[in-house]
Amino acid sequence: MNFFDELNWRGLIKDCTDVEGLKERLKTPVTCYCGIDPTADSLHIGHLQQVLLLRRYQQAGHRVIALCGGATGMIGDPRPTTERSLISLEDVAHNVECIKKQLSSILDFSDDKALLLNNHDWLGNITMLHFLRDYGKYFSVSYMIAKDTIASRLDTGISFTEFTYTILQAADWLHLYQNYDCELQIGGSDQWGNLVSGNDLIRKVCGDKAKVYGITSPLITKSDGSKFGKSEGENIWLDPNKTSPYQFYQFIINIADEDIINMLQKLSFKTKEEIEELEIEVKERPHLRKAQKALAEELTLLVHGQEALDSALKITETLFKGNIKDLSPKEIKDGLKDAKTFKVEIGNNLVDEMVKTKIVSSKREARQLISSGSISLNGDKMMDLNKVISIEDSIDNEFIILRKGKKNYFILNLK
Ligand code: 485
Repeated sequence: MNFFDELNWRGLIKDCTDVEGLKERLKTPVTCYCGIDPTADSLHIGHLQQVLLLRRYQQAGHRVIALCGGATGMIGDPRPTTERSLISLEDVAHNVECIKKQLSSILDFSDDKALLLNNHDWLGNITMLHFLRDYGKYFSVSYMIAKDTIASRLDTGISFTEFTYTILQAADWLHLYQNYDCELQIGGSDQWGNLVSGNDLIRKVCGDKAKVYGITSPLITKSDGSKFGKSEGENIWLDPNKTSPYQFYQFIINIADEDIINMLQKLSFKTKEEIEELEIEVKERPHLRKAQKALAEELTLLVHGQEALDSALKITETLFKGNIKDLSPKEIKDGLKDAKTFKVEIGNNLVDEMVKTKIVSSKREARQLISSGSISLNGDKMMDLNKVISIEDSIDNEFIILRKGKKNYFILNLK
């Protein structure tokens, strides 16, 4: 299977400016770029598909450019619905640095196999008059308002600022084409209009002989139609301080059976054969979650490294078995981030506190659970019906982990 066919099999191709031409062009090394705007101080899992796609190009022998939009991030790519708020210049600069760091750990920058560029380095120097003369002149207003992203905003409103965005992205590609021989731009399907703008600008400025290719991939969606990449409304970030490696791992482990093969095709570097084997596993032994585990391990390792993966695996297994004593206080907090947390008083009776916090519905239930050994504190079975909460029960003088049954964890805060 050649590289293009592999991308197709993986479901990574949506639209392309010239399918046959690109298939041919990919037979020899090409320079390919993808841009990301620094709208936050971290990439999220939605960006990962394109960054991994750059990695695929790289592994297939092509040179890749990861572009950080230090300039375009000051303007904002129009969203289909509403105008964006401007980000302060300090935040843009800070976000660029954070994103650059993340990119440099996912792509291989040795021997110039990848370049990391910031479009502020060239767009930042263009004066307004030159912008209007050198770029604006190539874009007719009717051409621009026919673009999906702009058309969808004509009724609700779009500022001149966001209206010009597509010209900036086109100017980027022209710059990269002229200075880095960059013939290919990739992006998610929402980038199609911008890719076409660049393709058209390069043709107009450099003549019909200039040949570049734009290709988009479908945004990942779940089989139930909901957005992929969010957990309870929260983004899944690549920054371990925003989404811990354990949460990242859990997010992938919890992908539904209906979705996991599609995700493996798009996000994993496993071969077609390996993925097909996992597909059989999902069909025949879904309870083992082999496919989910395979993707969770691969991506956690790639994004967070071996140590973080080990810790995520350890937390997962330990919470499953219930030996929370084997975890550090940090790992416990991390693993139980979503557990219900209550404040309890030292000196109070545990049964009373369990009723008050609604961990159980009655004193009778609490006593029954305790007598049958179904309650544990910090991993130790607790069978004292008259247990009084004391500071000695706590971890770090801060909290007690109460487990009810096999899987229900609660955090009892003493402070
Ligand atoms: O020259 C360029 C300058 C900026 C950009 C691209 C080329 C960024 C682009 N306009 C954009 O907004 N990208 C999104 C972002 O930065 O968050 C997302 C896309 C998504 C995928 C991802 O970036 O919405 O489809 O391309 C990498």
